[in-house]
Amino acid sequence: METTLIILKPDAVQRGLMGRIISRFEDKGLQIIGMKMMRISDDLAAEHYAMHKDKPFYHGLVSFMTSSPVVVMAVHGKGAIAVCRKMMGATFGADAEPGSIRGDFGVSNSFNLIHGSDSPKAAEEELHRFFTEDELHPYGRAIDSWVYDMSGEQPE
Ligand code: IDP
Ligand code: MG
Repeated sequence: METTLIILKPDAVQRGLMGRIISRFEDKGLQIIGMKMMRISDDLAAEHYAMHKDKPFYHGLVSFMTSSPVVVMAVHGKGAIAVCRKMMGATFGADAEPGSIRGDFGVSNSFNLIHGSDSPKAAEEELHRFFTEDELHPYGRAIDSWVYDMSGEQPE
């Protein structure tokens, strides 16, 4: 089981798409164990996108991410990191597959609605970047025995 960091970017909040995007994760059977609205500071955006600091789109990206509130979520489930990346779709809205979040809701390269951690290492770092331990709420769900086959040692 994994937990990944998802950010509903400023365009998702401004366009009133929060509920529909959150519902997709719930519908999939993933569990939200942390969620808050926040305004990302310049420093936090710089830390989060440090790997892109030499890219031509970096300054635009930081200014976009700090321009308006976001919603950050800790999303938990089997293979959650890869599952969420697949649900998000390709980076550019115009390339993203229909059925994916970016594919269904946007066409922009930069205003692409959502961020998701891309590896277990990134998920670990990013969850700590955006959540304190007491903002995460792992809780048992009765429905898990129907979301997963629990007859073996591990959820399947
Ligand atoms: P990802 O969000 O799919 O992991 P990354 O390559 O890590 O994509 O890029 C981070 C973010 O930077 C993207 O989600 C998008 O908002 C923005 N971005 C990436 N490439 C471009 C570009 O070529 N032009 C404008 N914005 C870009
Ligand atoms: Mg990325």
